[in-house]
Amino acid sequence: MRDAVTTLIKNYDVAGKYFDRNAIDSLKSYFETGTARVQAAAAINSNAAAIVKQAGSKLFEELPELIRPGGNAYTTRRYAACLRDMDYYLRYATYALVAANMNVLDERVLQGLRETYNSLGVPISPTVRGIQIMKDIARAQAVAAGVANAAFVDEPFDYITRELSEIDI
Ligand SMILES: CCC1=C(C)/C(=C/C2=NC(=C\c3[nH]c(/C=C4\NC(=O)[C@H](C)[C@H]4CC)c(C)c3CCC(=O)O)/C(CCC(=O)O)=C2C)NC1=O
Repeated sequence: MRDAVTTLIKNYDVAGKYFDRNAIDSLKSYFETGTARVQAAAAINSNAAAIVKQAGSKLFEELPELIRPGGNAYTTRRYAACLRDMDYYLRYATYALVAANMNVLDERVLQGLRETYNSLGVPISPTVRGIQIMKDIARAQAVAAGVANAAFVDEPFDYITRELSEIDI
C-alpha cells in the first residue's frame, strides 16, 4: 500500500535522484491539501451508514429490477451483500482520499473483483451507477463539512468505476 509521499520516494529512489522541482511541488501540494483531505474523510466516516443507505435506496429506485425476482440483489442475503459492497467502496475511497493515492484500491478492492462479479452474475453497470451515486452524496457531505474545493473527493470513486468498467469489456 502506498501514499503520495511513499510513491514519490520510490520513484526517485529507483532513479537514484534527489527530489527535483517537480517532486517538491508534488510534496507541497500533498501537504497543503492534507487538511482538506482529512476533513473530507472525517465527514464521510461520520455519515458512512447513512451515505450507503441513501445511495442504495436511490439505486434501487432507479433500477428496481435489481431487487425483483431474478435480479442480482433479490433476496435479503444478496440485498445485504450489495449494500456491504457499497460500504467497502466508500470505506476504501476514504483511505485513498487520505493517502492522495489510488494504490490501496488496486491492492485491496479491485484485484480479482471483476472475476468474482462475473462468476456470481453481479452486474457491473448498476454497480458503477451505485458508486457514482455514492460519490455525489460523499462530495456533498464534504462540502457541508466546510471543505471549500471538494472536487478531489470524486477521484477514488471515479477510479473504481473506471477500473471496473474498463476491465469488464
Ligand atoms: C474489500 C474488497 C471486497 C469487495 C469489493 C468484495 C466484493 C464482493 N461482492 C460479492 C458478492 C455480491 N455483491 C453483490 C452486489 C450487487 N448486486 C447487485 O445487483 C448490485 C448492482 C450490487 C450492489 C451495488 C451481490 C448481490 C453479491 C452476492 C452475490 C451472490 O452471492 O449471489 C462477493 C462474493 C462473496 C460474498 O458474497 O461475500 C465479493 C468478494 N469483497 C471484498 O472483500
